[in-house]
Amino acid sequence: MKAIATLTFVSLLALGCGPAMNAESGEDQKRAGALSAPLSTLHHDRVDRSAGDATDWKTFTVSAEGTAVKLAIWWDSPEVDATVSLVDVFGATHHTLQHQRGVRQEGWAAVPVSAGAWFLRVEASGGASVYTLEWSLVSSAPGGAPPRPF
Ligand SMILES: [Ca+2]
Repeated sequence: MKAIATLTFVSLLALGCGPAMNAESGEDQKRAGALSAPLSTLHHDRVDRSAGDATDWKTFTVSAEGTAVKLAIWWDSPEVDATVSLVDVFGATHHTLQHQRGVRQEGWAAVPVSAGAWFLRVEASGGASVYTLEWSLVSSAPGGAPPRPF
């Protein structure tokens, strides 16, 4: 009962803040609706929390073992509050980039990935920004080096 009351309260809070978080997000608000975003190509998109488009999911396929993914992302409005997460086919998060306000270019150098489908979730918790991202494969160091900052 307490859980239901809490849930109702949280729902009312969300309603009080304009459109629901992903009311206008489109299919890519969920992993199952992730847009194909091929490697080594620039992809442009936009997140806008107050307009109800807080989440974008993108997907790419890794065809070989022994690789790692590198990510570069550029924010047009670096004051946005956002996180970027690398997620596997089972929904487990392998790496998270917490956007630092005021920083236009961020990323990570190498996060090891196995062959198969991978996903990137870009989510704004406040504000809005157009962004451009590019991911590419690099060889992962033997022994699995820990993720390094960009
Ligand atoms: Ca979206």
